[in-house]
Amino acid sequence: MADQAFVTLATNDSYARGAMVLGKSLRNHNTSKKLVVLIGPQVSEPCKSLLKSIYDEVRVVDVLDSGDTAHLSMMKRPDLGVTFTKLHCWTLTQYSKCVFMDADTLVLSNIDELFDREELSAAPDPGWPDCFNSGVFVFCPSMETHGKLLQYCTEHGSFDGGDQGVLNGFFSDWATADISKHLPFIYNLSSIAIYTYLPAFKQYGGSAKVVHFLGKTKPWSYKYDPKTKRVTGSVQEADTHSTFLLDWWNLYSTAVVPMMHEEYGDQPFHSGCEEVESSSSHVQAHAQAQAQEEVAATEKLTSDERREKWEQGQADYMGVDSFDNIKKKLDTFLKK
Ligand SMILES: *[C@@H]1O[C@H](CO)[C@@H](O)[C@H](O)[C@H]1NC(C)=O
Ligand SMILES: *[C@@H]1O[C@H](CO)[C@@H](O)[C@H](O)[C@H]1NC(C)=O
Ligand SMILES: *[C@@H]1O[C@H](CO)[C@@H](O)[C@H](O)[C@H]1NC(C)=O
Ligand SMILES: [Mn+2]
Repeated sequence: MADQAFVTLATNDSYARGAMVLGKSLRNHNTSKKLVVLIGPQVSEPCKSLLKSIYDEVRVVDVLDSGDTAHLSMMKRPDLGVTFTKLHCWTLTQYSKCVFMDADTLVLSNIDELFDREELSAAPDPGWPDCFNSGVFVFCPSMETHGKLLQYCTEHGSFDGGDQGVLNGFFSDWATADISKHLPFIYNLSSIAIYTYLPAFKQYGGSAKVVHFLGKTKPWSYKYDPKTKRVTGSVQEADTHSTFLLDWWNLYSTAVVPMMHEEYGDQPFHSGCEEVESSSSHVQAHAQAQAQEEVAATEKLTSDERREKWEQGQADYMGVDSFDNIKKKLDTFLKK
């Protein structure tokens, strides 16, 4: 339906990566809804253009620049900057109903049935089940509601310093008024819940529809080795085994990275090689020369052929498609 949309928010390039994966996961599960991403003014042009190829609408939200009530509210509550940006989703009045999803969520199956729910439907927060988790919620855009939310925000602030506090304060009858606004556990699954509520996960995990990567370390903060298909970096033991984290990275490396590659990858990728350490420089220089030969060889492939290989899962990780090479390239675009 043209007047219903999934909406997400990316305030910077890190979260934009999350939004790219989320958008891809919604598309892969054949959503019939529009996809909208709100972005902050910090998001770089290359990221913006990639988001444009995944989302139907990319809208820059600069609350500081808006000169309206949102700006005035924000001057009174500068601590709630990102929250005001998120509340902006209520102004998308060309849509009659929307589902907001945090950029740190991942969709595991088609969830279009969420649009059968009314405002404000959301899943209980794992930490405090009388509150809803504001990572996924159903809402109806309305300038009137937006105005009231801003007013509420300005007068009451947020009990947790973020949007979850504001939204739970404003939609305060959620816990008691209408149980149909409580999304079931399968929309309520967080990566934390897997470990904290293992029995529940064993029972419901198989039907999980959305994963919300709660907590400070986001999927994009980890490192990933596409050869072994493992997530590395400073990970907790439990996280290493998280199949959802792997799902995120598989999607990122197979669906998002190739798009970046398509868009910016026509130049050779070995520009970052001068970082070679002096210690074993001879060996490394040799390896480097070899890598460059391989790069030269694979560069003969047309980008269509390369794309085809990517799609078949036969990415040339050692040569032109080397994940490290690609990552170096990306990092020059994605301001860390
Ligand atoms: C990106 O934005 C999020 C909140 O929207 C914030 O928590 C995070 O620290 C920001 N990251 C960077 C690198 O600025
Ligand atoms: C999405 O649609 C395509 C083409 O109609 C189909 O091949 C694919 O299996 C569908 N994917 C899912 C997850 O339903
Ligand atoms: C949501 O998840 C929490 C734990 O993650 C659980 O305690 C709660 O019962 C779940 N809510 C529903 C409606 O399934
Ligand atoms: Mn989140």
